[in-house]
Amino acid sequence: MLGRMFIRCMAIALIVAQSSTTFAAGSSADPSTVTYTARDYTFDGPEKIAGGWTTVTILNRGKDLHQIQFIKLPEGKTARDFRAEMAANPTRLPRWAERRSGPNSVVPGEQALAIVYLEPGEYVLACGIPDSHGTPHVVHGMLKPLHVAAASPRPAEAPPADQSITLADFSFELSRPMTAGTRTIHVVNKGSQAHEVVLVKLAPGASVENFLDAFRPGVAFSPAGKPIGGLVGLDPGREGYFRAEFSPGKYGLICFLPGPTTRAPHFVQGMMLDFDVR
Ligand SMILES: [Cu+2]
Repeated sequence: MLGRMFIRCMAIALIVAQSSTTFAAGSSADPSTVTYTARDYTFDGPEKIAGGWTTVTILNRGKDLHQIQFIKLPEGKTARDFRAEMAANPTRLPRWAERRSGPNSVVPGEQALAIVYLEPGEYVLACGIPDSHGTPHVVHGMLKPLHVAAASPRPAEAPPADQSITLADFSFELSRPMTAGTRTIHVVNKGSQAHEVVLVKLAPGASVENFLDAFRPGVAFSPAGKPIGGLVGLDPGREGYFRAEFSPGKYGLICFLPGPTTRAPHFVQGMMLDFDVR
């Protein structure tokens, strides 16, 4: 039962082929911009970057859904410790793991972009999406150690945002109606638990509930919609940004993160939102 809940909480199903998002991934010469390529089951990309506001793109070149969760390791913990704890108990992050967001789930062939604040220190990149057996990709090796150095002398500033989303226990609040176009969205976690934003483009006539009903771990197609990014788990009191392209139609926001004791995904407690883009 707990395993099944966890599967629902980390997984997402997918979708209906559509054109790729077209926002610019940024110049590779800019130290505050970084791209990781996700495959089944690896991340290719830099192992050392500068701290501060960082624009992170995930290119999904695998056959399954993938995401990047930046996890800050506290003093005294290593990527090896993280790997060992995940292997011993794949159904939850180590208690000491600090969620620092990242670009959320995107379907094969597409990309997602987040702007995250990274303090200097040791991190791991991890993918929490489960395979068809419910085992998160991180346990299959989708885990990359990352060293974040001091910020460059001219660090990037937080980007201007078009819109904001406030995360609470257990809700999403949009600051204003969403309009079509490429949008940069500021996300603030005012809850007492970590939360995430899974952004879903819904099929015509479908709702978030339809999407969740149709969703199966490890299956990359759902008739009711597809994940197009958003922001991965963010600890309480923290903020981040993501960028996505919106066209007129129906969209949804979902939080799959589990409650610390119940292990039930937050959407069960109402943390999901249907909205229209005009
Ligand atoms: Cu949540």
